[in-house]
Amino acid sequence: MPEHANRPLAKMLVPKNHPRYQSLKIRERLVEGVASGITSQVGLIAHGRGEAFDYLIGERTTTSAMEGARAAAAMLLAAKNPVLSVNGNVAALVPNETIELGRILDAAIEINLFYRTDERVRAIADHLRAHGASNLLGEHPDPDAALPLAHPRSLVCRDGIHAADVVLVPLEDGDRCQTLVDMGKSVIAIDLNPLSRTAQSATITIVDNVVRAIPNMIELVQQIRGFSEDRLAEIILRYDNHSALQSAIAEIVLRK
Ligand code: PTJ
Repeated sequence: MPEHANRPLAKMLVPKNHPRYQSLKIRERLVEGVASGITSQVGLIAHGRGEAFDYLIGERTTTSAMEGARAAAAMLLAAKNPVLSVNGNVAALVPNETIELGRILDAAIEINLFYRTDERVRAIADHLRAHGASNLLGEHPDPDAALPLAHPRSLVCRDGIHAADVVLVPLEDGDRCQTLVDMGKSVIAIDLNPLSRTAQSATITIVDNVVRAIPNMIELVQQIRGFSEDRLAEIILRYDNHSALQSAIAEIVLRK
């Protein structure tokens, strides 16, 4: 058996000219996330589902995804109290980018997990702090409010997700998204599956990989941050999630 076959996957050298180089590097980041206690093992399965959709999308930001990202940037800039929710996959894939987006929006970052343990929350918080985060919510004994959900995603911060008018939920399962919408909040989802409950129930769904969507949002926020309130409102009003999702499906099927 070749020597490298016994090395952990995360340590294998993927040649840069490998046709699936980027995709394999993303997988490695998640495997490392599991090894360091940030990402849940189930997060790998969730990633596999996302990866399959990304393959069908063509691993690119489609026109509809860019329109969603622009509307999301406008909504976050217009928000009074925006909060970025972070889970184990997001922390492993886009720590720097999430922190940068929070910084330029002056938005809080709240750790909110489905497979919640204090240990994982601490590992994610330490990981984000090591990447420069300073405004983190969600660590013990923080969660001091609850959403009407029968699982640990219900644990939120009164001054964070509970009070937010706009919540970014990158990579998520559906019931929290619907609950937040029912509470009157605007929810921006990033989800590669345009058919998921999250995608269908969010106010704005960006059908794109978080590794592309968050950097795009950073750029868009910087582009439109000087716009007047009316101009931001116009961008938000012009956006329609139902037709954006229809376009996303057409872009997958027709590879437009
Ligand atoms: O860290 P935790 O404990 O909060 O757990 C997080 C996971 C992701 C495990 C949990 O939220 C989960 O099980 O999610 P689901 O129900 O599998 O949904 C994940 C959704 O994200 C699916 O619709 C995937 O298509 C999508 N997805 C996966 N990877 C990406 C993605 N969307 C955007 N970018 C990705 N990289």
